[in-house]
Amino acid sequence: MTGYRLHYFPESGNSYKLALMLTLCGQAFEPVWTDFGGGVTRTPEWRARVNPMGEIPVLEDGPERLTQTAPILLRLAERYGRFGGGNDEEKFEILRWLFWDNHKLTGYMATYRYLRAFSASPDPAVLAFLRRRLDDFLGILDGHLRERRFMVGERPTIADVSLMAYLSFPENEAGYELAVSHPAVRAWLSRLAALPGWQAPYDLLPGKRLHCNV
Ligand SMILES: N[C@@H](CCC(=O)N[C@@H](CS)C(=O)NCC(=O)O)C(=O)O
Repeated sequence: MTGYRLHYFPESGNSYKLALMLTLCGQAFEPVWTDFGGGVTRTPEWRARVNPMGEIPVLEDGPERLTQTAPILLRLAERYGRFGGGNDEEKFEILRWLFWDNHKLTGYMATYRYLRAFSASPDPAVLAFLRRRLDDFLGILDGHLRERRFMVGERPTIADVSLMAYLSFPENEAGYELAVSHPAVRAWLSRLAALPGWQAPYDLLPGKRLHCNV
């Protein structure tokens, strides 16, 4: 299968999930830089033409235009026979963590990091609320990884790809020093970064960046 086009912006951890999965599966994609900071994804034109949900990333898969990283990761895992579950129990666990990631870790981390690093004057009370939630979620993740090498089973899966994405950006952006605060998470990130073909977010997602305030 060829013809992937990924609509992204460099700071988007959700975009990184798909860019990394394609890369780990040995698949090329055409990067389509999108002016998220300039508000393009809020325009009726973009929503009509690219994604009615108003979100990045969008993956063009030949003639199809796909959104929502979780089902896209599942499709890619199935297509390439990589990073999927080995049995029904593992498949269930992968889904469980994908839902948790979308709702909790990525949901809160994406908002927190964007406000903290890339917004002009974030409300300190909002930042404090999000940070408290993230402390809890990162603690849950760290506890899970203290006894395991990967999120599900003995091998890396799309659950790892999804959960690691926002934690793989430079640490100053979210302001967590994971080696100190969540050492099992930090060790897991290092194991994943050692996978053949792994690349860091800003290497996989090039182009004009948002101004970073931290
Ligand atoms: N659940 C979606 C989340 C996508 C998402 O929230 N993307 C962010 C950028 S990384 C976005 O476009 N946010 C726009 C908004 O929330 O208005 C996915 O997995 O693709």
